[in-house]
Amino acid sequence: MEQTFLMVKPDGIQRGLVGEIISRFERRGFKMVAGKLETLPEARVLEHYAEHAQKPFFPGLKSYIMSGPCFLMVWEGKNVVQISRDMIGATNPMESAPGTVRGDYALEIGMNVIHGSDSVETAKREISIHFTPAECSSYTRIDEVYLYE
Ligand code: D4T
Repeated sequence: MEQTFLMVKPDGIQRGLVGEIISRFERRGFKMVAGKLETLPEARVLEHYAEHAQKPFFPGLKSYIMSGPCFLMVWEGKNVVQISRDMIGATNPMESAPGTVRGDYALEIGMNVIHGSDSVETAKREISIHFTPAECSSYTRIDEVYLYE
């Protein structure tokens, strides 16, 4: 089954949004298979955001991401990568539709509450940066018989 990497960023932790965000993904039918609260070390921030390392916004992005703990998760389910991106909303909250996480809870691109992998390949890379296989559980949700036909 497809997996994605989701991370509530430090603004989401400080604003008490972790439970609300987890609820949205749980209710949609997705299954959390790993989760941890952690202040990211610099090496993992550099690896995670390698494609942005030379961008002008990177120093601000790095200090924001390392400013406090994040809540890191692996979620599993049918088409979870794309559906999660849709549930999260556009990168710039000014363009995020109401009903999305960013469209409901964020105003600025530099404080956009949550990260979600943008492709299946990226998800595999990001999961391997932040989690060991032993940290990921394999189990069946009891409601799966009413989620999948
Ligand atoms: P993340 O990776 O945080 O889920 O965001 P997106 O996948 O939606 O967007 P992204 O990779 O293009 O940007 C990564 C991260 O950098 C911040 N950012 C981005 C910023 O502060 N200023 C900018 O101009 C851009 C493009 C926001 C998300």
